[in-house]
Amino acid sequence: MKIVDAKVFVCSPGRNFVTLKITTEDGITGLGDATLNGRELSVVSYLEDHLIPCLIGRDARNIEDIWQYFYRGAYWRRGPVTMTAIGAIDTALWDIKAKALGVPLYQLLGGASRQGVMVYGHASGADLDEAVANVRDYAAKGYRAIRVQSGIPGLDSTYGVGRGKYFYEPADRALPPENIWSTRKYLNFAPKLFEAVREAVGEDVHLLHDVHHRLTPIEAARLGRDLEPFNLFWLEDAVQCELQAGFEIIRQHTTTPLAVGEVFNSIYDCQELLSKQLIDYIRMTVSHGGGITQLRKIAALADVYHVRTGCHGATDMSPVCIAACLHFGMWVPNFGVQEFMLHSEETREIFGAQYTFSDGYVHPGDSPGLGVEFDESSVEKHPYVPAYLPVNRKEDGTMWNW
Ligand code: KDG
Ligand code: MG
Repeated sequence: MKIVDAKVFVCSPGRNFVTLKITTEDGITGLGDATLNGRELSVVSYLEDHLIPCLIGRDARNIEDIWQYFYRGAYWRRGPVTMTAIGAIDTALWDIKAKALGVPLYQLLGGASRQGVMVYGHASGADLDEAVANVRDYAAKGYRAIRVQSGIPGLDSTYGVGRGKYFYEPADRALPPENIWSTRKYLNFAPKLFEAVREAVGEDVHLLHDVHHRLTPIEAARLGRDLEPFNLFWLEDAVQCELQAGFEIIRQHTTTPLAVGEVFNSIYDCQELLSKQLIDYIRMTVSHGGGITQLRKIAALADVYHVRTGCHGATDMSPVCIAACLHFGMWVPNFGVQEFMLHSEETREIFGAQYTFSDGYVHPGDSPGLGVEFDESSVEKHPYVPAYLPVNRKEDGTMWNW
C-alpha cells in the first residue's frame, strides 16, 4: 500500500489549523493535525521540505517503521516542531489503516474500554460571579467535569479566561498582547473562587483548574494545600515544567492531584515525573506528542506509576487531533479525562467530525478511521493569518510565564 501523495493545508476559520492529508495508491486517505499554535508555518515547512519527500513511496501499513524512520533517522530528535510533524504523519497512517480494515480507530487500538470518553468543559468568567454562573451552566448541560478560570480582582486581563461563553482563547490577529500578572493577587483569590463554585454546584462535579505555569514550586504547594477542601480533580501546569524536580516540593505539601504535559513532545519529557510518581495526570496530546504511536507508549509507562491520561484538547488543536484523542481515550486502560471545547461553526464546516456529546461523555463514532471528513474546497476561503496568544509580565514589567 504505497503512499503516493501527501499534502499540507493551512486554513484559518477563526484560528489557524495545519492539516496533513496522505493518499495511498489504492486511493485511501488519512488525516493528521499538524497545528502548533503561533508557530504554524514552521511545521508546514518541516513537513513539506523535509519529511514528505522521504515519505512518498513508503508502505503506509508500516506505521511503526515510518515513525522510527523519522525519529531515529534524523540527527535532530524531539522538539515541538519535529514531533508535531511526525505526529501528523503517524495519525494519518493510523487513520488509513483503520479505514483499510473498515473499523473505527479505537477498535484497532484494542477496542472499547468504556462506553464513552468523559470530557471536561471550560467555564470561565471575567469575575467570580460570572465564573460561578458559567460553571452552573456547564453542569446543567450535563458536564461531569468542568475547568474553572476567572479574572482576578485588580488585574485587567488574564490568559485562560474566555472571551465569549463557549469559545475561549482566540489567538489575537496581531503581535502578542501583553498581560499583567500578580502571584499575590492570584493566590489570595483562587481559594475564594473554588469555595464559591463548590457551594454552587455541590460535591459531585469534578472541578479542574489551570495555572498556566505561573507559580514557583513553593507557591504551587501553598495553592494545592489551600484548594484541598474543594477536592479538585486536578491542578494543571502549576509550575514551569523544565525543572521536574520542582514537583517534589509540591508533592511534599499537598494531596491535590497534579496534571502536566501539554507542552511536552517526547516520552523523555515525562519519564522522571512518571517514574517518581510526581504527577497524577499526563496531558500530552496526539498531535504534539508524536502521534498515537508514541502516546500509547507513554500511556503504558504512565500506567505502571498509577498516572492517568488527560489529553490536551483546546481549540487550537483541530477536530482531527480531538477525534484521535477520543479514539485513544475509548481504548486506553488508564484513561483519566479528555479536554473538550466547541470549535467555531466555520471550523466544524471544514472538519466534518463524527464525535458526539451526551451526558458528559463524548463518543468518537463508528465510521472507519478517525471519522473526520476534511473539506479541502473550503480552505481557500479561510487563508492563514499570523496570530499569537498573549505574553505575561509581572506588575513591574518583568517577563513571566503563562
Ligand atoms: O496553545 C496553547 C493553548 O492550547 C493552551 O494555553 C490551552 O492551557 C491550555 C489548556 O489547558 O487547554
Ligand atoms: Mg493548560
